[in-house]
Amino acid sequence: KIRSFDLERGIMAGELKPYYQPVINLRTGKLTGCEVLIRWVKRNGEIVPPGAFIDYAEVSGLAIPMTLSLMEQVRGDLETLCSEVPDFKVSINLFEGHFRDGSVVDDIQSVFGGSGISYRQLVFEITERRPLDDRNAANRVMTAMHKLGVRIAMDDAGTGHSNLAYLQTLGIDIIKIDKIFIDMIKDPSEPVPVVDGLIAMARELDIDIIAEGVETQEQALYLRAKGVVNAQGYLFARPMPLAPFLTLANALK
Ligand code: G
Ligand code: G
Ligand code: MN
Ligand code: NA
Repeated sequence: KIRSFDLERGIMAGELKPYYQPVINLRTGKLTGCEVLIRWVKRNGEIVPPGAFIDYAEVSGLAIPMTLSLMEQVRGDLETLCSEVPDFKVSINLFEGHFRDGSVVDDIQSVFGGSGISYRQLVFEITERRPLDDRNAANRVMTAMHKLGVRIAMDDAGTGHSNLAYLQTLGIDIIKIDKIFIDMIKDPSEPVPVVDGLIAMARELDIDIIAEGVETQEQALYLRAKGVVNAQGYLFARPMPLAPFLTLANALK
């Protein structure tokens, strides 16, 4: 079992590391960016997935320090790549509490302001699985983030309570179509109305799309035919540590 002290020590010791999953352009096969996914890399080499500690981080008040540490590492890791490839996008998952209390705006500025990663290269993901109770507060934070020039993605889109019209009111720039929908695509010539509907509505509302959890060539072909440009998933690459990620990024850029 994870104890508060262990996680806090792990954060201080730099054991909570960013892994990077490539986001691919389905038309060109080039790398358009990445999603940052946290891993706890213990001194004994054990790698603990986020499912084991993320809820715990949230209730123990460690979510924000953990995210800050992650953002600082991302800045150091990706500054060179981001200044060499101005279109490269970096997507970071936020905790609802960090977003809700508004401190995320100051944190983004203090970590990325004046760095080699410009605000327009940053995307912050909030999950539809956790409702944003206070919509006025959410709107204020979104407005402040947009003022900086960062964009906001709704993760797990379609799985939660909010409809797409609400996402537009909120100012969501990107939806990440959840794997449960991508899994419904079996054959490129067999329509999947739920997926088509999400794509059509996003387009109608001028919201960008990233498809998640793409595991087969058939799914990639289907999505490409529907005009979806950006995708991530095991078909292309798993989340990986910095060194192999940079090797891949340099090969695909
Ligand atoms: O990385 P993995 O595929 O195991 O992620 C499992 C879950 O943990 C996903 O829901 C993902 O959004 C979440 N997650 C991974 N990294 C982070 C992170 O840095 N911050 C937050 N808030 N959630 C994360
Ligand atoms: O909730 P969020 O979308 O942030 O989390 C993404 C999760 O999905 C991470 O745990 C990541 O490791 C995982 N993931 C990414 N691509 C794939 C995929 O193609 N298949 C599966 N099964 N999981 C994936
Ligand atoms: Mn995500
Ligand atoms: Na998701």
